[in-house]
Amino acid sequence: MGSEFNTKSASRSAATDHDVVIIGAGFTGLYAVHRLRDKLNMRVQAFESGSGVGGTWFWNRYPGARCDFESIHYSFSFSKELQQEWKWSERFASQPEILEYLQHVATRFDLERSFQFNTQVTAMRWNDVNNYWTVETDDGKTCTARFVISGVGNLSVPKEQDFPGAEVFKGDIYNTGRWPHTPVDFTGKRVGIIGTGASGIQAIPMIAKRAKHLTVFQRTPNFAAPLRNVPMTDEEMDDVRSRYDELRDASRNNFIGAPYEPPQESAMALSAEERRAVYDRYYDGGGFRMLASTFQDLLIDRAANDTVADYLRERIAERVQDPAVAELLSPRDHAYGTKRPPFESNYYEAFNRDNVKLVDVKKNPIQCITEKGVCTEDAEYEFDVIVLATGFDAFTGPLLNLGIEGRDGLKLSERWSDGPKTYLGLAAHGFPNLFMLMGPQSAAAIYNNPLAIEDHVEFASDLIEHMQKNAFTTFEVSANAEAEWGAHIQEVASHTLFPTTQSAYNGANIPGKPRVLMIYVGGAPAYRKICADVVEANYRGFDITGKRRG
Ligand code: N01
Repeated sequence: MGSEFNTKSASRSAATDHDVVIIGAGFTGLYAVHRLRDKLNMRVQAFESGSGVGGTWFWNRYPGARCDFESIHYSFSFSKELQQEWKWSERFASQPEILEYLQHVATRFDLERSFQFNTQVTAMRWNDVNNYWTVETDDGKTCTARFVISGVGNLSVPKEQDFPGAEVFKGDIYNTGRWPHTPVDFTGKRVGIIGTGASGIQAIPMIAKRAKHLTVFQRTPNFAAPLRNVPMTDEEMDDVRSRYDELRDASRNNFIGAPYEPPQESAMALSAEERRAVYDRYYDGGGFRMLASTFQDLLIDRAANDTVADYLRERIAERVQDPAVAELLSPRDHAYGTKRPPFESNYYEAFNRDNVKLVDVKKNPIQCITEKGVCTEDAEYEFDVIVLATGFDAFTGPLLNLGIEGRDGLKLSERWSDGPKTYLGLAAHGFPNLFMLMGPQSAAAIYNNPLAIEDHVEFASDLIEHMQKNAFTTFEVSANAEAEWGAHIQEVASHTLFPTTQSAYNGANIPGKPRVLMIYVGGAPAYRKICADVVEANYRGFDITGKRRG
């Protein structure tokens, strides 16, 4: 049985192969298939470039990869049965367990049959006459669909290699974002790792344990606080299961989408001792609490931020034996939290090991990769293995990779040549019937992703259902709504310290990328309210047009 968009009449001019094409088999694509196919009864075709489900958790298999929201919160809430039956073995699950969870979700809801795996979408063109998308894939085929839902995520296109010479290197080079499926054995090897973002910070202690020697090339130090991962007991899991509704409600009402204690108003309102007690408590508490439960003004007031930055630098100095190494690991260039904060397990202690060396490549930039290893301005380092933990072409890269052409042949790459333009980070003017879920300018960057994804998938499916019921064919966000949203996200950010930092949030990690803040920093509850108000106001900002013939 098909949906209302299904063409029963041969005379209908806008017949499409599918009602919806969904791109990606991560959290977003999986839930979108379930929602559109099984709840709205639509004809869905999904594509995934990998050979299986998992998205981020399919590709990022590097040692140490694990989530840094507790798994009981970093998981789907849409099915109570799923919540009740799944047991997490650790507080912060590792990549293999999250992948296993997503495979379980796919099997439980019979999602894989809607996916064509090993298939990359290479181009998408909007048909102005008949109001549908033509989608091309790298198997040389094309198909048509009324709607396209992108679930390609923010961090699925690794940053291109900056270093000439990789092809002559005699050893192996691995990128954390495209890790092999067979285990990489570092035992007895000389390893070099480039990058000390969240991925490098997770991988370094794990590689250090195995490698003969590990050289860490650091350009910019990061403020990392402890993750504090521990096993989950059966009693804890039972307790969580009995309170899941309450926990999910609390998550959705929290700034970053997890049920953490709310922060106090100001770091500056307390004495130094009182403040330190708060920092100690949440440093010991683990994960995002260090940012989310301490003080509201950390992301607003530089003086307040300096107090947490000083605290974190002190903790680094306590944990790293060599004061020169500790200083090199201590950030001094940005306010805490204005780059995505990483969380660590024995990261700083790794630098106390005899087999680990830290190299400052801000002072001596990497010049090239050679047959033997890595050349900086003043030395050549010899390796058997090089690990690139150099990050992603974040937010816009995955969407620009799809070769999207909208109304009147408008290329997304041209439209976004000076930065992304969207409405709510969900859709863009000139690109009708295309949902860019978790896209740039949404709250995705600092909102516990599975819940953020549920919000976005439900927004898209509710709008499509509304169109089905009213026999509309086409939605397009208005130019005004898009411009106002762009101005709003910059206005919200202007009251914070985010604009003071160069990072992947504003494209600064990719040479030549436009420097513009690409994230909404107002927090999950504010973002959810804005989206709910848009729906309440009959999808304000969305021009919904066209009556189906049939
Ligand atoms: O990437 P990054 P990532 N020469 O961009 C360095 C998520 N995530 O993969 O800062 C030398 O943060 C670069 O140096 P600099 C999370 O959202 C989540 O680590 O540009 N160095 C930096 O140190 C995160 O934000 C988890 O000076 C070069 C590093 O490479 C996002 O993924 C785990 C260089 C890149 O850091 C990205 O994190 C992992 C060069 N030419 C990731 N180019 C969880 O726990 C780049 N670098 C859920």
